[in-house]
Amino acid sequence: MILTVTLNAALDITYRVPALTPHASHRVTEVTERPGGKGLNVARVLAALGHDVTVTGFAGGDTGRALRDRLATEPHITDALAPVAGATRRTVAVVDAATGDTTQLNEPGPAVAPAEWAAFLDSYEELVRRDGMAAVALCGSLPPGVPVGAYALLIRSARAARVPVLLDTSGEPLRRGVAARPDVVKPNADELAELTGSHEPDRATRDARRRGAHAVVASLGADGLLAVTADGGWRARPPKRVRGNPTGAGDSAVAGLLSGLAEHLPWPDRLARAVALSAATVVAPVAGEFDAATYEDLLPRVAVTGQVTAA
Ligand code: TA6
Repeated sequence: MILTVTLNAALDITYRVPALTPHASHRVTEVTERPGGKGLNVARVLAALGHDVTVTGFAGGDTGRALRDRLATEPHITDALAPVAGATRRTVAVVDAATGDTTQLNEPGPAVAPAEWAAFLDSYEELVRRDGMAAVALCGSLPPGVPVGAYALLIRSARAARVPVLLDTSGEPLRRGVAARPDVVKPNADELAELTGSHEPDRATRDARRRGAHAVVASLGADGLLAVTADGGWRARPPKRVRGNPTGAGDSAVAGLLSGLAEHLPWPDRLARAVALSAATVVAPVAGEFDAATYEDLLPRVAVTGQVTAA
């Protein structure tokens, strides 16, 4: 069993338009709507890889109800979302069909009251201590009202329960979370630069690890992943550049890392899986889903190289 936490869950809406032009009105040719927010995307990919996943975080209002109704139809995913009085946010991805470029609009999310946060913490404590809990992923932005040190708190609880924990967030929640010593942190290049002040990925990844994370896996877009761990350092690169919608590609990378962790795979295999899933998500027509045939094709061809100076 793997637990994913999405404190700021979302109903993800994807609009496809023939070509996106500023200041113009557009005819939408295709609309898809599905449960989103980073931890829910991670859960969907984990479930497709054959893992049982429990999802928690907050859901509320009509959008929260719609999200939960859809989630109930997804196999291998157990809904443990906590209630919030405000409405779950929507996010909108507008995909330009001509170029594949995507414009993403994310609402801030519902305000979480102190009593709602306290009730969530109680249920999280119970979830991480369940028998067979193999790993926890803490993903995405914080909704208003949730303390900025929330992830640090959740990391400390998971570590006290001896459950490996992965963090994927940005800004101050990332900074505080890293200091709470998560097992893995997965920033993208911008998040890493904001955390460390360095735009040089090699240096920034090592710096992020010195700040407390046991392993840092930086996602570098089309250039793949850069990992610095206690067991060594690696670069993992996709065999070819893929074009498409990158929304959710980072979430699929997290699912690859987490499934590999839960299955006790060595780091190079985890990284290869993460890179192949990420690229297979870019080519999938719906944001946040991956193309299974592309994944199978890319997986054996991901180049993972060790680095001379490891951790
Ligand atoms: O990574 C894609 C995605 O998970 C979308 O599904 C969307 O819901 C968004 O990110 C949420 O990100 P945020 O950082 O606002 O929590």
